[in-house]
Amino acid sequence: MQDLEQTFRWFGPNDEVALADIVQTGATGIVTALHHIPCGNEWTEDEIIERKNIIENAGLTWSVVESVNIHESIKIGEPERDHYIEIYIQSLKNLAKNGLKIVCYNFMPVLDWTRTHLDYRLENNASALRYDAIALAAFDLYILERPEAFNVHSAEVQTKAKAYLESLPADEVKTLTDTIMAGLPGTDEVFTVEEFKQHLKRYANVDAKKLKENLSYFLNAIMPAAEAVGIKMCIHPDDPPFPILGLPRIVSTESDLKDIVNFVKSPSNGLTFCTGSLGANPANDLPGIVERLGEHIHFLHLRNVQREADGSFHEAEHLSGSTDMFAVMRNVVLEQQKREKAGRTDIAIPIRPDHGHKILDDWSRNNYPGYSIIGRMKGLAELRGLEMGVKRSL
Ligand code: DNO
Ligand code: MN
Repeated sequence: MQDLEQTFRWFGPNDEVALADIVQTGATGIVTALHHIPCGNEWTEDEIIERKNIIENAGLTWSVVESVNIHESIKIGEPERDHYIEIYIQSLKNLAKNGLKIVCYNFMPVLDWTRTHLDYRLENNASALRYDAIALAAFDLYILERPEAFNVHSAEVQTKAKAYLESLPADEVKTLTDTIMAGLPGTDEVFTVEEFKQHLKRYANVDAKKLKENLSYFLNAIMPAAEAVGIKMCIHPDDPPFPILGLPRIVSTESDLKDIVNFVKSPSNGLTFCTGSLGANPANDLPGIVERLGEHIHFLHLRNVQREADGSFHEAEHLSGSTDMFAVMRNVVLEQQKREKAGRTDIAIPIRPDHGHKILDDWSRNNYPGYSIIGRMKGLAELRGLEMGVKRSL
């Protein structure tokens, strides 16, 4: 049977991790986006071809586009959304014309993934990304000063959050704020608290139900075109998979994922299965999701998290943490078998280690948070070994 297609995210020519480095990790596929094009603008064929050539000249393939981001007006459901949907469809057509057929996106309002600490030290002194529930609450209650936050966080959490904030030196308060307010991956954009408040206002009338309707509207609008050109869309789950800072979340649970694939029944309407994101909610049965929704998975992000009782978590070693990665991989391989039997051609599902720790000589580079070269290579190597072990033993 074909192996999974090993891929690595690359943020483009400005990434301090070079394509020549990625070649040595054993990955053959690149996951990238045209991060310099502002969200809402068309991805022209010229720009796509230029990027594709750079990747191919390094001996790699551009396997997955992550992400073509969704304009806020589409998430909010504003009148301009139809205009931005048209542009989105045009970008998909331009990608497909150049052989790019797997497109990852997310539907998280305002922020992409959210962490509170970018340099959390593990016992071996490796650096990991962390989401600390108390630190997040401290920001929500006492920095953002969101009135509703006092109804969301329990009295106990409020007390702890206050004590936590008081214990922090001023420069660390700023670091915490900037970490939570980080914009899109691959950019250095950080919202100020004031800017973020303005964004929150736009979402005042958008609850989870409305946001889901807006996602359904978007999917119904783009799927005929995506299908016609053979594009497989794959939505990335919310990270973390629960509402934060008053923003609704609708791609967090198995039932959310089921709703989404049912919004439009099409092979083009698929999922990115990210164990790191979904795994932060203990109620999510990750191997079970692969078993039950596997046919819709077009892209795999396999990394682990270590959860804590209060909802905090940090990014753990790929094979050890709260998620049973063996059980996940076994069900991924079983899904590949099902596809083979059904005569499907998409057996070599692209997989990436998603994030990695900062270890060894990773400190010599200023990589994007979570996107170290050696730490991710270690994760990919472990996943590759796991896949081989599962396959040989079946
Ligand atoms: C988190 C990462 C995210 C993801 C984007 C997808 O798990 O994989 O940066 O790539 O949210 O749009
Ligand atoms: Mn992911």
